[in-house]
Amino acid sequence: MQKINEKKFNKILADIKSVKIQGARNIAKAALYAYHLNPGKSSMKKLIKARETEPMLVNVLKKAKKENYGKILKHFDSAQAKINKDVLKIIKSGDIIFTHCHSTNVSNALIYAKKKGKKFQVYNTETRPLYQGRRTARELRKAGIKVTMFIDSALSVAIEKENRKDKIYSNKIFLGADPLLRKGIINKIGSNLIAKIGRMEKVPVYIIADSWKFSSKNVPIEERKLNEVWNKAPKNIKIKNPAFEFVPKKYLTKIISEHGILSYGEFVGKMKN
Ligand code: RUB
Repeated sequence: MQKINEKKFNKILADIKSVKIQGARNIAKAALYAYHLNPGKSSMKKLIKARETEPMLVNVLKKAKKENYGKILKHFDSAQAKINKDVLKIIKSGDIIFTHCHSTNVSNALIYAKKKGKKFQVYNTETRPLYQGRRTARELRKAGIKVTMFIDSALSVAIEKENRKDKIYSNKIFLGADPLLRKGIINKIGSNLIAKIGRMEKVPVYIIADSWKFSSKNVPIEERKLNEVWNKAPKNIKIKNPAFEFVPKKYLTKIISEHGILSYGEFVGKMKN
């Protein structure tokens, strides 16, 4: 039995490291399960090290030391259910919602809104180099939501009014989040530019995220393998592959978490209490 659990633990650990399991919520949930299979100090260390820049993973594992597995697990769905209800309130018929990368909190809320009869469509980006946007597109399409995919560098075409001759441009931006920090959030690379354009074009930017992603400490930006960008690149070319970036709160219209629809400042105030 112990051997089977160890094997499962190692598989989850490897899948978190290789980004096969991706997104803050999925990583935290998988790590919680792995820890439940194989609890102890060494497991905790290995799991945290697998994605040190994900506060939800760290927060969940810290809880796992003291609290019951089933109780912690319930939080994921109960928080999502509250988020879904609030996202439903802000989606209007005819909306074109722009999103980036793959966020379970965002996808679930959109799928819920579709099930509740809202008529909207989604614009999304491929999200190079790992193409998590394809996962989003597949999931939403399967739920019957119309999806239009753009290459990453076309994001302003998808958002800016003056770029679209057909007058079809996004009127809301939904982004997920990895760390929720005091002064803003960190999310997939590209999120800062998207939020900046949203602000310039008066397209509201909503962060859709579980509050367990909050961290009162600063979190470094994760840099990923360079061969994701260019495999076997010539030796004298320098490559950068920051996987995430900071988005200051001044670009964020609201954050929708299980604590409701709040301004970012109000949300941080709640987290401090
Ligand atoms: C995923 C990403 C997501 C957040 C939130 O990046 O940036 O927006 O993790 O996701 P990667 P969720 O694919 O590199 O992990 O809502 O699923 O927690």
